[in-house]
Amino acid sequence: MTTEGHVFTELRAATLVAGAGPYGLVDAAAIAVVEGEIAWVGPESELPAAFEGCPKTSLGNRLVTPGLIDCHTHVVHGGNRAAEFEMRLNGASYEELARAGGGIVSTVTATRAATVEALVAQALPRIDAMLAEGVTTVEVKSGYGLDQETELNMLRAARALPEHRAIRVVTSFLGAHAVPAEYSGNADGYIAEVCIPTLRAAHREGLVDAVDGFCEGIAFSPTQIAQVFDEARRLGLPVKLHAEQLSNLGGAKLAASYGALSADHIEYLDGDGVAAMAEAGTVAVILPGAFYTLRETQMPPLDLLRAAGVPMALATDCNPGSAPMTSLLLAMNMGCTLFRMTPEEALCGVTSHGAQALGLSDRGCLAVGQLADLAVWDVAHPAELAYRIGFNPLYARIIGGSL
Ligand code: DI6
Ligand code: FE
Repeated sequence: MTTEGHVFTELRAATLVAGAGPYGLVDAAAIAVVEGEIAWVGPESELPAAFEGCPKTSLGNRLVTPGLIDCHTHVVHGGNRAAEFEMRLNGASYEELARAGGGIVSTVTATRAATVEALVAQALPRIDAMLAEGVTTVEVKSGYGLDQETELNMLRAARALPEHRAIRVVTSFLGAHAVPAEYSGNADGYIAEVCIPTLRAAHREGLVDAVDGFCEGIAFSPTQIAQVFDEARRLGLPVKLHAEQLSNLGGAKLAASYGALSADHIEYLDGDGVAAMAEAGTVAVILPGAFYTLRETQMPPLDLLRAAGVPMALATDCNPGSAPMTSLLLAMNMGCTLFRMTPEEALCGVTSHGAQALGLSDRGCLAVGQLADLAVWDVAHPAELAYRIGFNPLYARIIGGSL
């Protein structure tokens, strides 16, 4: 008797299954796929007879990991800030640039000027760079519209990406990202009149998988974020938060009190916040690209997170201001070199823990019942993925079992 399906053979699997030893490595392995899901994984010599008649594809003894998950991006946005980057390196101050319409405001202006189609077209080259490095799931945030129409358009663009590329998309509503110019000095008014009504409208249209915010002196207070989270709770949506990036306002603790999926950035997180995250099962999302770009010196408290057993995810934060970066492999290298993550923590950060940060239990490791989203690498050992800088060893990407 033969099962309908397909078997990938002659591979080394980094299953990342807990308790299976470093990386959950299985040598001389095979993976059987049925209807887009992993139906069996293990040593090829033990392949069940039911799969023996299936079509087989040899992967030439390459390493197979779960498809990578970029769990924090702003990949949909209009324009870029290269001119501002150049002006800053020629001596212009951040204030001068802000007065000249630079900074986040310039991205809001460019995003408002773009149609949904234009937002998709601008995002696709960035998505392509991610796919080329084995990404199979990407989270995409709104937050550069800051008015109802543009916030909805950003999320519509995010939802449209899988029509153009073989990628799975998860969305986050980030209406509480910045106060737009027309509400300058009136953040409360923006939350009540724009952010919350827009969240409701986006949810009605099925555009929202989770609700995010930016809790910071230059953005929104814990009280304002709590108002947005209360609305998320009424709508039955999970929350997450940009917390403790530039200072400590207790954002991670607030997020944990709402059972947040994740608290992200967290350079200024303290022991109190770590304990609250551990208690709530909130994932720590580490974003070394923003740390690097902003020349930050305060390190996220990795030792405290490890000691408390808080899972750490790793992402690009791909955005035009603080992280103009599409390389998740580079984020892995930065996580190791800048923050002393181990290469195994870095790989878990872009697979199993990335999935957990998105509230997804159907992907992120190689186990029966998981989506057959795989990355095939021309490397002998998984540590090579985080080790090299600016080198892409991807051999193939398999999504839902299809090469
Ligand atoms: N934190 C960041 O680093 C980015 N957004 C956020 O909440 C910055 C966004 C930008 O500068 O465009
Ligand atoms: Fe971000």
